[in-house]
Amino acid sequence: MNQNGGMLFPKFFTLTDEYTPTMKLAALKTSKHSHQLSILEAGIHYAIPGITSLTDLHQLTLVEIQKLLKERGEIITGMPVAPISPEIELWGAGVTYLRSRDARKEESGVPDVYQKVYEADRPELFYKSNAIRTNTSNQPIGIRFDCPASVPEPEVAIYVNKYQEVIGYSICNDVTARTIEGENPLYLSQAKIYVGSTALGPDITPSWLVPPAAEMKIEAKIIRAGEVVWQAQTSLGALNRTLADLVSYLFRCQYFPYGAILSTGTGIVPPMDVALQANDTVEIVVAGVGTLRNTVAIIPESPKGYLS
Ligand code: DO4
Ligand code: MG
Repeated sequence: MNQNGGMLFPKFFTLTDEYTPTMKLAALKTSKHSHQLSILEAGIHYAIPGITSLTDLHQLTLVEIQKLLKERGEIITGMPVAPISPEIELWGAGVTYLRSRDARKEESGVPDVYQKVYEADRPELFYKSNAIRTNTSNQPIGIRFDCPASVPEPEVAIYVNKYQEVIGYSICNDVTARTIEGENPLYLSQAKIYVGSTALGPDITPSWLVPPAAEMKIEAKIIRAGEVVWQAQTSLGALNRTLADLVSYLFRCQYFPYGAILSTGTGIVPPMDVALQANDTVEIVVAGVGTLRNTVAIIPESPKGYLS
């Protein structure tokens, strides 16, 4: 069986995370802030001296951040939210893995554009989400009511400070309305940006604590009524571009005063006969970074109440 094959797995298969960094950064909704950034250690959240949110952290250089994160402020409590902040944009990179190129060519009426962008110097980069549109682990992801087939896109997200340094890693599910994108590449924004189309988290692993790219295994599965209906894996080492190259294009002729989050593209795509259904759970494990788990909801035409 191909690693991306659509075979039905008879029983629950546990994905493993061999690397467990002891310190993470997590965002909490507290009584004072919508996305307060904290140091998460042994299940306890500590305030970061002088820092309220990721927006503040992205003003510092990597060296300054490494020094600052040795300190601990007071213990804080709150509700876990996606590790982003209101000023920060989440962008996506596309067709950055061979598997993604092949899948787009298969699903699209215009396969040539994907082949060309895979080979070109300039990557595909698109705006994906912001804080109000981003859910985190254990919150829903959405599939559009008007799209017959939608798929998860399990991706490594990188946190880039305003100096273009990669300061952290997380997991992004770039949920995509596959039929809409396949119909016409110009529908990309409608396929990528709608309520519930982005899950990010559960937290941020500092860049100096993650394993090397080749060992950063990315595993994903779809679970339906307790059965694994699709499962696949790759690693960040299979990315066809360097992170530095993606970041440099992202910042080209562009202004990110608060830094940015870039989801680096998917290397695992379900085959054409697999599509998300309501109540499916999608689990993504990235070695050394964590586990992002979300359950699927159908997004109706007027999704009132779907954004908190
Ligand atoms: O070209 C469409 C988007 C591709 C994408 O999101 C990916 O490769 O991850
Ligand atoms: Mg993607």
